[in-house]
Order: sequence, then C-alpha cells, then structure tokens
Amino acid sequence: MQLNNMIRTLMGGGGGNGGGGGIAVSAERLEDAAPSWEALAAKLDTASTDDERAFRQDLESGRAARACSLASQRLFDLPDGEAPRLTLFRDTAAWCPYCEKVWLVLEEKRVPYEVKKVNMNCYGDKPAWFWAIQPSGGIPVAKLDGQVIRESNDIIMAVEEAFPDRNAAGTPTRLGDPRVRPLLSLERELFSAWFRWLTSSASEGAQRANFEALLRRVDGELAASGGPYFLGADLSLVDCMFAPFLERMAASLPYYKALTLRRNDGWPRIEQWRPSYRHVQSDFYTHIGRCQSVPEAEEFAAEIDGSDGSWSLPLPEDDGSLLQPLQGLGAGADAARREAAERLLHNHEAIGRFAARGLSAPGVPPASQPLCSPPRPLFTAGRGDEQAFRPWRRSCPTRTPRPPRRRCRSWMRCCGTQRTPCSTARATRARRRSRPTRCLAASSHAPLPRASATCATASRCRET
Ligand SMILES: N[C@@H](CCC(=O)N[C@@H](CS)C(=O)NCC(=O)O)C(=O)O
Repeated sequence: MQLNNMIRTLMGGGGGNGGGGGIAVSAERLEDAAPSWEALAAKLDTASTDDERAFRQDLESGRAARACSLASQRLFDLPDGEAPRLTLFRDTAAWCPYCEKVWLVLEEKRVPYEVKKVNMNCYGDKPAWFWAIQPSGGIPVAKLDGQVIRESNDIIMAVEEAFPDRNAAGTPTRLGDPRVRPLLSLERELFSAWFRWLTSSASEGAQRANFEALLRRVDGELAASGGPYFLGADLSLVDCMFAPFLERMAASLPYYKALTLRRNDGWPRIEQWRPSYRHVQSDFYTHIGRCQSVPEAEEFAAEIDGSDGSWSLPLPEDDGSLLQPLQGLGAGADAARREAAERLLHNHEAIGRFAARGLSAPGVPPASQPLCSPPRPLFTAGRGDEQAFRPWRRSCPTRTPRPPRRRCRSWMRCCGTQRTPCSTARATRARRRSRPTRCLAASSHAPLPRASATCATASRCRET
C-alpha cells in the first residue's frame, strides 16, 4: 500500500517530476491486490505463540530473557524506576565487532545498560549529537556515570572496575591474572594476520601459513588453560575479546580462502570453545569490504551461497554439516517465517521507502555498502537548496543530516581523534578546495554526479 501510494505520488499526483531520471512506470499497470498491512498483522497475530506476541513488549521493557540487537535497554535486575549507569553507543545494524565485545561483556556480567545506535560510515551518516561526543566518529563509545569512554578495551576495563562483582557465572574479576595481557596481544596478532590476508592476494601461501600458525598458538593457549575457556573453567574478558573476531574469521575464511575453522582437527579446542559464549551472536553475514578470494574457495563460496544447489529455501535444519551454522531455527521453519514476518511488518514503512530508492539517482555521498546507497531526494531541487532536502532526509531510513563540519576520513587516518586538523589533513583540504568538483566525503547535501566518476580522493576517503 505504502509503496503503491509512493509510486502513484511519484508518477503523477505529487508535484515534481520524480527526480533524477526515474524509471518510467505506468500507474495503471500496478494492480494493488496485496492484503493491507493491518490484515497481515492480524494474520500473524493469530498464528503467533504467546512468547512471539510478547516480543516487542519484552524488548521495550528491557527485561527480555535473551539479548537482542534490537534492544534499546537491558535492565536485568535493576529495580523499576532506576536508570542504568551505562549507555552504550553502537552501530545500528550490529555489525561492529568492537561493539559486540562490549555488548558481550555487558550481557555476560548482566550490567544494566541503555543503547543508542548510530550508523556505520559504510551505510549512513552519524547524527550531530554523536560527533559532539566522539569527534573521530568511531564506535563503540560508552557513557558510564556521565564519563565518556571511547575505546572498546577502555570501556570493558571501566565496566570491570565499576561492576567487579557482577558476573553471571559468578567468576571473580580476572584483570589481575598475568595471562590476560599476553592473550589480548595474541588476539590482536591473530586479528591483524586474518585481516591482512583476507583483504590482499599478495604472498597467499605465507599469509596463510602465518595465520594457521597463530591459530595453533591460540589453540595451544586453550589447551594450556585446561579449557574450555581461555582462563580455565569460566568465561572471562579474554573470551569476550576473542569471540567477535573468531566468529568473523570462521565466517569469512571458508568463503574467501577455503579454510574452515569449524570441525578442523588442526585446532580442536577452538571448535570446543566457539559455541561456549551464550548471550550474543553477531550477524554471521557481516560484510567486510574488499576481501580477496583464492580460486580454491569458489567451491566453498558456492556451497555457502547455495548456488551449487546445496541448499534452497526454506532453509534446511542444521544437522551440523552446514559450512555456516543456522541459528535460531531450533523452533522450526514456521517460527522462522513468523519472525521474518514480524520484522517486515514492524519496519514496513522504512522498507517501502528503501525499496523505492531505485526511482531516484544515487545519494550524495553514496554509501559504500551494497544495496545501501541512499537515493537523493525524490523531488529534486536546485543545487544547494537545503530546504528541499529536509523532508526526505527526515524520513529516509539510512540518512540523517550531516553535522556542519564533517571531516574527511584522511583526517581520521592520520590524526586519530585529534580535534584540530594536522598538516596532512590541512593539505588534503587545501587540495580539495582547489579541485573543480568537491570531495564528496567532505560534506554536501547538494546533488552531484556519482563520486567515483568525479573525485578520486572522495572514494578513497569513503572506503577507509
Ligand atoms: N580502537 C577502536 C576500534 C573500533 C573500530 O575500528 N570501530 C569501527 C567499526 S568496527 C569504526 O568506528 N568505524 C567507523 C564507522 O564505521 O562508522 C576500539 O577498539 O574501540
């Protein structure tokens, strides 16, 4: 309905020419025989279980039994009316692994927290209020008792100090354990080896050997602790720090490099360890830009994509043999369908707007994430006509107005969180000023041609 109304408005009734060279669709040909959203909601309600019906309410109450990336607060046993001491600023889509490790710690320790979400650069802008508390734009950020903390490890350490006795498993704080720091260094070493290998095709063999050697070291550490966790019988901060990255390694390496982490005899303890964290699980399909495949991985990629026929919809039950585990299907395919229907119904207005983006030209600046490029305003205005952009910007699901002085990412690369531009950033900005077309990453709401065709600096900045 919503979509059809939008299309009708675009095609004729709405005062405007439909913007940026939209597709010519005749309104007469669109037969709206779809049931209304209300009818679909009623149908879903009838088919749902009591727990499913209570999903949104539980989520909003902050007291749902399970963690969920859609939650905006988690109260655990906080008395009614008391506000959590901590706010976590994380990414809207729950892709960021650094946010995930903080999330995992909070959930494991059952520390009450509020969540505020911002977009990642690859799929949208951040609001001005966020830039005000985090000049680099980086996530995660936390506010604990009014103090802003801007690094994931610092947040975790601060949480440990502020809530030393809160641990679901009843384990004591292990910050003083001499094994912690070397293990955290090993985690960063493994991360760097993985990311370098995944995003380059140089020295394939050496990079693979290096990564595998590090993985064996990780496995050795788990063996030495007596397992199943890094510090022994109980989950600790070290596990929370490894989890988001080992998860992403397990997801990406079969697909791009033909290396499986699951069910691999080379590192049996990692296999025993992986399912051991209970409360949060990232999106298994988290995107990492610019990954480089090896030819041997084609077979794995085809199996994961299902393009070789190894699976088709509806998804099969996961008997443990799938390359990528299917989570949450324990309740069966019908429950999964109802869950999908609930999310669609809940978010249908934004989905309708997003689906209609093809009627417009790419947004400025375009987001780098596939399918995420937001459209420019549906009713095109003259260049620089800020007023005309406002209605769309308010309603677009993926875009929010930029703050007045958005920084070029080359600034962040060279200066980290510095507030004033360093000489490299100043030089970049001076170069940009002398260009005939503006660097799109620098700031502008005005419609310009596609960035890739106009400004090499801009695309470099965007992809950082
Ligand atoms: N050192 C930082 C690194 C965090 C980091 O790299 N975050 C990425 C997301 S995964 C980020 O802030 N990206 C900016 C963005 O995408 O908006 C930390 O541990 O907190």
